[in-house]
Amino acid sequence: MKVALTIGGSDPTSGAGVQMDLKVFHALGVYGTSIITSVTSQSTYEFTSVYPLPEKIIVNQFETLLRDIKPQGAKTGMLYSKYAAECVAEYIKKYKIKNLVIDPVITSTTGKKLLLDEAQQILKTELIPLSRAVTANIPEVEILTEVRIKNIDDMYEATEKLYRMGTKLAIVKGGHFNDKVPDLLFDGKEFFMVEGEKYSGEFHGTGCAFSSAFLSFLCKGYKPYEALKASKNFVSELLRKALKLGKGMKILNFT
Ligand code: PXL
Repeated sequence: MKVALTIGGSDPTSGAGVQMDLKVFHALGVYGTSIITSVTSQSTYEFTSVYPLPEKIIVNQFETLLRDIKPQGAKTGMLYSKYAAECVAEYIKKYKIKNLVIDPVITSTTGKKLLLDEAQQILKTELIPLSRAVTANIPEVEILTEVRIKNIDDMYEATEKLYRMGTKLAIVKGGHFNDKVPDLLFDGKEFFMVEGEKYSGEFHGTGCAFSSAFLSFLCKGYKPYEALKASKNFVSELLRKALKLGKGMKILNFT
């Protein structure tokens, strides 16, 4: 069985973060392992705290897990601290993990900071160059590339600029862009665009679900464009069935 590793934060709603990633791996037939960088306290309508785990506990999780189970691929979500980001770089290199998918989680849907500035620097200079893919939404790619996206040409420019930061597959998700929610992939040679259906309402964890699905399909041997289409379809289905469990955002639903 293929094994995928998620490295990120805990979300008590299980609608995002490591809990969501594990649900996606399971639904797609990939065995999921997980390393927690931080514990958040949040619900569907409020985000009350972030507790970054101490460096030695993060290191200990990597050491202990990876000397036993080596994954075919890994993804990062919420890293928060500089040392968590540095740790990812160290262990991806040490264990030569080829399929690293970076979901550049910078702020929560509710506006809370999920990546410190000094960690963002490590993400840009060390993690992106080690990655197979970066899956950014529009606000994230604007921060990373400093391209303001006002029209579709800007989206192409930002995607290419993201690729030039050192990843092999730059993906920009257009969920925040227009009604056709275009996702754009650049592999250094060609652009591929996949359009979908826009669902109304506010959703929690869409980025986590998309990046975990993309990693799962890469682990299963899909070509990048096929993995993009399959991930978009998979997340669409979860959005279509989303549930309002709490007072705030809807949660993606697998059943
Ligand atoms: O969706 C980004 C994200 C990732 N990881 C954790 C989160 C969130 C958003 O709230 O809480 C732990």
